[in-house]
Amino acid sequence: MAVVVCLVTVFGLAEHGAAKADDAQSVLRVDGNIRSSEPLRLTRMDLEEIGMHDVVTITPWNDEPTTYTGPLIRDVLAHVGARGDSIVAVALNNYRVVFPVSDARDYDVILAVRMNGEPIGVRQRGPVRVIYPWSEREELRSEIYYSRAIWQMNGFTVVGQVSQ
Ligand SMILES: Nc1nc2c(c(=O)[nH]1)N[C@H]1C(S)=C(S)[C@@H](COP(=O)(O)O)O[C@H]1N2
Ligand SMILES: [Mo]
Repeated sequence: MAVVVCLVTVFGLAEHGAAKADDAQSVLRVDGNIRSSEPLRLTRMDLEEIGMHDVVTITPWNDEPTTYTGPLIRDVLAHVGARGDSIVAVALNNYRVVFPVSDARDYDVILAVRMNGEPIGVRQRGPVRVIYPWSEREELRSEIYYSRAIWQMNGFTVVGQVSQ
């Protein structure tokens, strides 16, 4: 019993500490073809300040509509001065996926930092995850776009031809 109480306390503190640290700690590294010659390190607050957008959607992993909130990827790209045609996104587990910048122009794809209003913990596949508006757009409900929905995302590189 004492062990159980102790573990609950330890995990409770760890979770609390992580949530607080998120405000000041970088959650996303951005490099490649951007305005800055040094990699940018954005905190969750930096991402929230870019402007929050809700995507309410059913996903393959949850058949209840879920509200994901975060900046539109096109706004994040503008914020960092991205000039390229592709995004190479990487996750904590080294999963890596490339998606075209055109996805961010054509669809309201977000870098979700909240799920149903709450910051997304690493155990819930946060703190940052790419969410497409699947419920809104039938053509997005395919393996291509599901595979681009990287979770536990911790960085991206802007590559390719200068666009616009
Ligand atoms: N970090 C990370 N994100 C990822 C993946 C992964 O392995 N690691 N798999 C991708 C794939 S192929 C799909 S279909 C969706 C859903 O993955 P899941 O079935 O593991 O939930 O997440 C995508 N995002
Ligand atoms: Mo997949």
